[in-house]
Amino acid sequence: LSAGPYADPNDIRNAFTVAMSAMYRNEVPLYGDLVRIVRSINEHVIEQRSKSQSATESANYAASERLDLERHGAIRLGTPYELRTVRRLFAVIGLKPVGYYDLSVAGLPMHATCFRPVDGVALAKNPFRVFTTLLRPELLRDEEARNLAASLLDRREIFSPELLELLDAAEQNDNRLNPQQAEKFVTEAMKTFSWRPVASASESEYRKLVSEHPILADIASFKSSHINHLTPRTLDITASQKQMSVEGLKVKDRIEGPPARKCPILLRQTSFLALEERIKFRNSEGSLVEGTHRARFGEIEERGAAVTTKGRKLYDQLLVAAMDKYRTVSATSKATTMDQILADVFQAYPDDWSELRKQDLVYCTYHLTQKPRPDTLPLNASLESLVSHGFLTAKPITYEDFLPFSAAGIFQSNLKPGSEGESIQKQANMPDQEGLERALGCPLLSADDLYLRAQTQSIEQCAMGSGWDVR
Ligand code: OOG
Ligand code: NI
Repeated sequence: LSAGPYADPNDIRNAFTVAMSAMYRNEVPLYGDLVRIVRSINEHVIEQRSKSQSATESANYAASERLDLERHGAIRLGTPYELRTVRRLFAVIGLKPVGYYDLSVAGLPMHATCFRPVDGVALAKNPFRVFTTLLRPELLRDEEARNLAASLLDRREIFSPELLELLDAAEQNDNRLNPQQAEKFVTEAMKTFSWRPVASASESEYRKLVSEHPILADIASFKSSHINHLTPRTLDITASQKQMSVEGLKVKDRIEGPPARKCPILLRQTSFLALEERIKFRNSEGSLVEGTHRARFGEIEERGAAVTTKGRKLYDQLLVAAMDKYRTVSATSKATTMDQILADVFQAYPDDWSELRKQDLVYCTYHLTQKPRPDTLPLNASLESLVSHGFLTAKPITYEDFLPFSAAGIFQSNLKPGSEGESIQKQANMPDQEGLERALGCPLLSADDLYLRAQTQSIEQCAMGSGWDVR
């Protein structure tokens, strides 16, 4: 294999996401509808925002160039080997594992991380992220099902020999590939994530896995680690959700995450219910028999500002308070009630950018304006007063990660249509971050550290550019 000049990992990531999007659109045509709906809503929102003068602050952080490319995917892996290899694969396109998500809280025998770019330049170009779960066999109750899953997973190889060779080559060059290798890499990597409708499990094995947990059958019955969904980012999830219904998509009845706000924070998500897809089993005589499988779905998301640890604590507290309240009311229209309660309880979360910054609830990057500055810093000037005097602007940092409770809600509603309420019943709570890191072969990065670093660096740059000791 030849050496450099090397392809830019950002370019390989772009090629990778475009290929994945095309593949998934072929596999799940409804995804194409979703992308079309989101794009037209986004165009409308951007047009409206450019007309309104008041919304400058929130508009400029949401409507960035990356929007059209922006997607997150989800995959479900079966073994430490698969996770480690996926880590090597994603390293080539500049994705690193960030954060730990315990899904046992949703009664799921798995935990997860998010593979995503971590530096500002890469994020601005294309923030492609993949919510990646790993099976935790130790959480399966039934020994027979556990052994069956293990033997099916042991037998399969979801990476082509060509791909594995390219990963070795990349690792000898600091995870870089030349353009020819990169092209081959994208083609080979798509095989790992493509839909292979002929199950590796027999029909009775499949049933056995389903009876232990439907998600187990999805993880262990197939020859690839098919992409489960690919999610475009909308600038108005309420409007997008409405349009999905209008077009007859079986959309989930409530939006996960914080309620609608003037100043969006974190992440709001909704999905259409999992499709019933035709699959084939090989029977003992070697011929193929028809079956169906329900796992893949469509999802959209609206992203807001990243919150600080203090902001996250407040979010979690209010969410728990809202759930507790919800449990005590027995309503006929559960979906509406939960939304009303959420809106009510979240009155306690400031909804004004300046207030959010003053109370240290959101992360921002700060930037010097053109306004002429005195040579020395005004006495007692805080960051916030420099913003209010127009010397600095503050740009909320986009939340690039996921929310475990929302993920649980998305999982649950797609396992059993109509089981919306269940996602908010707390079940086991058995995190094992060390276990995930061992499987991964490296430590997880902390999302908080990344946001804080971006904020601190921007403040340092303001200090350098102005000669002021801003902090
Ligand atoms: C992942 C579900 C979680 C999200 O956006 O929170 C998720 C899965 O279904 O595998 O994708
Ligand atoms: Ni998702």
